[in-house]
Amino acid sequence: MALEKTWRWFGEKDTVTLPDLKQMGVEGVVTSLHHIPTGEIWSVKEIERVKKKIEEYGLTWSVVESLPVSEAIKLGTSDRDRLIENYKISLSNLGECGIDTVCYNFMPVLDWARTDLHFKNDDGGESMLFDFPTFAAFDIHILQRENASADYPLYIRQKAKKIADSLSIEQQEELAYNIIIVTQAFIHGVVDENSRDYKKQFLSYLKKYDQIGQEQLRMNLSYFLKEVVPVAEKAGVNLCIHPDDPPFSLLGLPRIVSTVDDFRWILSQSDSVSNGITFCTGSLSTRTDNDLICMAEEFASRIHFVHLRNTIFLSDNSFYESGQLKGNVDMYEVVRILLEEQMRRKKVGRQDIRIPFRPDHGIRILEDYNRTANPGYPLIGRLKGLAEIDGLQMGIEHSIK
Ligand code: DNO
Repeated sequence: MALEKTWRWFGEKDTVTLPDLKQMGVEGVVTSLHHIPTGEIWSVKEIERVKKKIEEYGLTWSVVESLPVSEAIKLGTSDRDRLIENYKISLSNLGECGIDTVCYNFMPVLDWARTDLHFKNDDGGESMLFDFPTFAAFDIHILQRENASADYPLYIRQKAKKIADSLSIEQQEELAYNIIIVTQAFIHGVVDENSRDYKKQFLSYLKKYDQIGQEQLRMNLSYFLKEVVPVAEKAGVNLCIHPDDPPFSLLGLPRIVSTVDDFRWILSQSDSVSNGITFCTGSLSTRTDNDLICMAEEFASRIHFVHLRNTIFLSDNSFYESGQLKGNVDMYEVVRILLEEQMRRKKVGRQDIRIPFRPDHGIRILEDYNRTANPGYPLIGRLKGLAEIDGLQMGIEHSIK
C-alpha cells in the first residue's frame, strides 16, 4: 500500500481548486478551517460543510493542518483551561465527522521563519532561504528586541551589522514584514496583518515569554497533552505535533520540538498512539545533529503524517529549500521506512494504517510565476514534488514486495 498522496489546500480562497487536485492525482486534502479564529470551537456543522465540499470531488479530508494551539495554552496563562476545553470539543467534533488525523504545533509566537522568500536557485527556479546573519540583523537592528545581541556570537553580530547597514529602509521593512506577516498570516498568525504597528505587536507577544524557558514550555505542553490526548483517543483522532521550523531557538524563544530527545520526551508524556508526530523532513533536516533515518525508524509507529521536502545547508546555521529529492534528506530511506511501517501496522492489525504524505513547499518554476500562491506553496513546483515522491514510492514498493 502506497503512502496516501495529499495536498495542502487553503480553502475557497486557494487558487488551486478541488477539481484541479483530482486531475493531479491527489487523494486526500490537508486543510484547516482557516476562517475560524484560533481558540474558537470548530462546530460539527462547519466541519461537515467543508468535508462535504471536498467529497463532492471524489476526495477525502485526510488531515487537519492545523488545529492551532492558542498562545495562552503555550504560555500557561489563566485562560488556558477554557481554551483547552474548546480544543477538546473541536477534536471530538472532528472525530464525530470521521476526520482522524490532526496536526498542530507548539512554537511560541512565530510558526516557521525564512529571510528570503524569493531565493534564486542556480537553474532559475525560486525557493526560500533562511540566512542566520540576516535573521540576526532583523532581530537586533530592525526589530530592536531588548538584549537581542546577547543571543548571537560576535561573528554573527558583525555580519548582522553589515547586512543591516546595507539594507535600505524599504528593504528592512520588507524583511520584517515577511517574517512577521507574510509567512504567518495565511496560517493563523498571531499578529494582526492589518496593524500598522505590527512590529510593536510582535515585540509584545515575544515579551510574554520572558519568564518562560524550555522547561516551563515543556510543562505547558505536557499539561495540554494530558488534557487533550484522552479526548482525541476517545474520538478516534490521532494528534501529530509538527517540529519547530527551523529547529533551534529564535528571538530568545524556547523551542521544544526540535531534536530526538524532544520527541522522546513528548512521546513519553502519554503512551497513547493518539499522541503522535508529523514527520517534517524539511524542518528536521536543518540541524546537523538530527539523523532523520534513525528518527524515522525510532518513531515510526507514532508518525501519522509526513511533510516531504529537502534542504541544503549553507554556513552559519543557514539553509535553503531544495525541492523534494535533492538535498540533506535521504528521501529514498525515509519513504522506505514509512512504507514498511504501513506494512507492519497492517500485519499487527492496527486500524490506523495510513501515513499520508504531502509535498511540503515547492520550488517556484514555470507557470508559477503567473500565479499567486502563499509563500512555499507554488502549484507547479509542488506538483513536481508530488510526482517525484510518488514515482519513488512506486519503485520502492515494487522492490520490497
Ligand atoms: C509552513 C508549514 C507550517 C505548518 C504548521 C503546522 O509552511 O509547514 O505552517 O503547517 O507549523 O502546525
